Amino acid sequence: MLIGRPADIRPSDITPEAVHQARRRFLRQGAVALGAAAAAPWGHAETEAPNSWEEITSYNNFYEYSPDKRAVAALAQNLNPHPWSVSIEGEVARPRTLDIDQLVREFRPQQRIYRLRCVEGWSMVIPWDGIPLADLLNQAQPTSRARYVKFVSLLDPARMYGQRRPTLPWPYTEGLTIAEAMHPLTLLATGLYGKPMPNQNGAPLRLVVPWKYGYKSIKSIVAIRLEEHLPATTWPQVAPGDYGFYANVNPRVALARGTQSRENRVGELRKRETLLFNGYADQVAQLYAGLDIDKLL
Ligand SMILES: Nc1nc2c(c(=O)[nH]1)N[C@H]1C(S)=C(S)[C@@H](COP(=O)(O)O)O[C@H]1N2
Ligand SMILES: [Mo]
Repeated sequence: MLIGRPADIRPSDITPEAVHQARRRFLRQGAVALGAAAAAPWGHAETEAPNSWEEITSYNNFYEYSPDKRAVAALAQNLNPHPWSVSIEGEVARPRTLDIDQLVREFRPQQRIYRLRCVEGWSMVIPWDGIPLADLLNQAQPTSRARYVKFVSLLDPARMYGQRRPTLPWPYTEGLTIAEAMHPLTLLATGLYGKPMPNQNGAPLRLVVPWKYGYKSIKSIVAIRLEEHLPATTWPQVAPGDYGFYANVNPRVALARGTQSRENRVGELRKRETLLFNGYADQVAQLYAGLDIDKLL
């Protein structure tokens, strides 16, 4: 099982969680006992078993609820993501508003196992279920003026306690170039481990862009808007030294907060080397051909 090659990951590659857990314990012990190399060549399952359900759902960044990663899961239990609709709007020939259940019925979610790397220096491997964003965009038919895609999270301070404080400019927004949005790795995730998306992970629908820092993977999306100009998004407005629009994982470029050369895979003792484009360089480097990726922040 390779991580991140959609064509190579079949549902049968996903073992039941209990087996993952047993294998993970074994691998963890083995890694400690044998001093196994921390840096894995890109993405083989023997060294990169998915994180457990427990790990993925109890350590979350979701500022709409709290900046405390351990507090998010309990606070987000009130999200109630049904009914939920998401609109595809802006520079498209066929704008539409979709109900989440309709979206899942219409575009059958696929399983994808991706690494997630946060600028805070931690990472996980997560078995998502989701829809290639390209499928949705192709149906909406972007116009020739559509060069960027902007994503908007839910704004609802009644439900989302964290929005009652100006921690961030609400609602949380993100963006991609149209080429990035159309890339086959770019996923609109509807669940993980074969279950509907847990509230704390961004129910009912969140973006997953595995070669970019985690903050690009915006949660609880209500609008996807095709635009002509590069959209102003949340984090670059708050801390431009740490957060850029592109935010490709790059171990060679330190951010204001510090080096990004290594990472702490949740559940492991030894640090890993961070991989260029989070290990997806062979699939995404061509998106940035001719650009100096060390300058593209
Ligand atoms: N709406 C919204 N989306 C968000 C965030 C957030 O605070 N609000 N945090 C981001 C960050 S910094 C990371 S690392 C990932 C974490 O996703 P996870 O909790 O599912 O691991 O979500 C991203 N998406
Ligand atoms: Mo993050």
